[in-house]
Amino acid sequence: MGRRIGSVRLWGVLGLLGSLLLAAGIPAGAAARRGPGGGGSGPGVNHAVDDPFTADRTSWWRQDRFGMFVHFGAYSNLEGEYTRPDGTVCRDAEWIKRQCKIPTDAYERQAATFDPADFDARALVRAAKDAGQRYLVITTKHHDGYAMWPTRQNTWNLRDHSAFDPHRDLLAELKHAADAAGIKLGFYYSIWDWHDPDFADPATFPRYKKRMYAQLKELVDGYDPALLWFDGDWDADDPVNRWSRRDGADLQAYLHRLNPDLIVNNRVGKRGVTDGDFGTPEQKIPDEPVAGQLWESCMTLNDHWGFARYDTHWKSPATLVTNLLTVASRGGNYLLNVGPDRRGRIPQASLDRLRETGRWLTAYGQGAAVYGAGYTGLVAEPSWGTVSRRGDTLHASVASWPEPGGALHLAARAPFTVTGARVLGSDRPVTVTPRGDGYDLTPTGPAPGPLPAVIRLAITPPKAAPAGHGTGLWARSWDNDAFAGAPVVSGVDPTVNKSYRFDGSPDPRIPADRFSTRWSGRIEPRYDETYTLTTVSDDTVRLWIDGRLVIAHATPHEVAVDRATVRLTAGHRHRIRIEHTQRSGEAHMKLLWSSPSQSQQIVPSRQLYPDGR
Ligand code: FHN
Repeated sequence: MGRRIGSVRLWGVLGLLGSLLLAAGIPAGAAARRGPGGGGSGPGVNHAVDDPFTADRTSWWRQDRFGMFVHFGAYSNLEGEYTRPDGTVCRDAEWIKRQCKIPTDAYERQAATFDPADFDARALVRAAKDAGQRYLVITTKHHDGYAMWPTRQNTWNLRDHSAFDPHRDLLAELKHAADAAGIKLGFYYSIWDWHDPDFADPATFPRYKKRMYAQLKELVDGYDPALLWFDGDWDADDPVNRWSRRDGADLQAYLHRLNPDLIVNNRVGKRGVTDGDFGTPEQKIPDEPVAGQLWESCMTLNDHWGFARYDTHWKSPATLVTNLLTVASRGGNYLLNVGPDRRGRIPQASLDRLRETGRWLTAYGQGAAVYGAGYTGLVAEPSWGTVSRRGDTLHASVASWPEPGGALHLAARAPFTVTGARVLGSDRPVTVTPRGDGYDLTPTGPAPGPLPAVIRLAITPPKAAPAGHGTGLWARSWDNDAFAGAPVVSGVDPTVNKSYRFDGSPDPRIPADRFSTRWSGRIEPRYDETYTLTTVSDDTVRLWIDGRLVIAHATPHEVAVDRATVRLTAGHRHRIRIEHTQRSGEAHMKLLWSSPSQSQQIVPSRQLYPDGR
């Protein structure tokens, strides 16, 4: 909330200023807070202000791993069923207006009866905590355009168009409860809007965008969410969705100016690897860590996001725990959904399964396999379960317990030693035997229970060379895309982490199109391992290591991820050279690395040394 000055809340004044600026077509946030890196736009601006894989800004999200998704809106009032005038019943959930072809006036009439009087923010937050969910994302506006807060941008909202108590503010109640419980709060916001008359017409779409910016400013300034979860980004009809990659780039810059600590998902743009801070696979789990971007898998508990009274196809606690462990072991987050009913109550079947999940996480410290844990390249993912790493501990979660005396094989991808092993919640010994390419783990006794069991392995990891003391690479940039003539700018660049998007460039003297950059120097790994070097580039990239061309994606392309595996020597300063060219449109250039011992990150400056040429 804004700070009080006299009898006027500061943000009320800024809000007035913002409204005036907005009327002029300038997003109000432009006049508000500016984040690190200036947060501006235009030549000389790089919008990549940090590395989401390591930034303090994203630390809580990367540690918490497990969140609650809440789909709640005017559609909930129908509870998944709509009886047509001819008496036939049509079923869906949050898409019910569209799928059941409900006329807008009929949908508005039903929304006017929406009264979630039993919505209990503290109960919802408590359900999340009991489940072990450490952040919560609630729909503030779904595709039907209905706002769940008292927006000043229209009257299609819970305050002005419902039977709900007009003195209540559901999001404010949730913000208070989440803060009190130490749960981070995120807001879902659909770009695609079936209700706003300005959305459908290209001539008025800019007016819709201004209203959308104003609503997002209300949400950010009014409730201080930690995260914005955009949706409805895809190309669609009825209404045609004109949201573009450039719109996404502009919105990200605007939100960064509103609050530089905000975490934003990749649906702010067009779900690209350079859009927002994390990818959003839905109802599925990637087979391995996503190259170039953090990620979060979102899933329903049954088959619907919004409440559907007839949907009893609930996932079992075993499925939920196994999904959570799999996601964490591959370095992702798990966002698991509840759909409150028309009164705002969480279905008991949801609560039961969430509680079982929470019980598993708290039992015997099993949550250590999830919270603050993540992908390890030290071992190959086994057939019998998953393995996550947290410091010098591996947690092997066993979904398929071996027959008595049977062994669980763990294939090592780099040499490490196991100094201890025990099943959490059991005092029975686990025998660890070096075998072939790794270890055999032989537990004793039967599986501790129907849900996955966790074997905690204390390890001595591969030896790391001391951290480097580099400063970055020597970077030269030209105002042409052929490295021709004298560079416009030269100097030490701490990292290769550039999202110029549509308007940025390496220097104010270099236009947003037709430029090139060469980085050169040394790269110093800390492990004797095979590294994966990942580039994220637009328009072209070439990468040399020790004079060998290992990535050559030299035909102009849209944002692309390229990878090369290179054997590197710990503490040795390998020669590196990168060439990036930008023709037109978007521009991006990032260099990341990973290895069995090194988790994925933008190559840090302390491991890079300029050659000054
Ligand atoms: O269309 C929406 C759907 O209703 C739901 O909100 C999911 C949740 O991520 N997102 C869209 C489908 O991808």
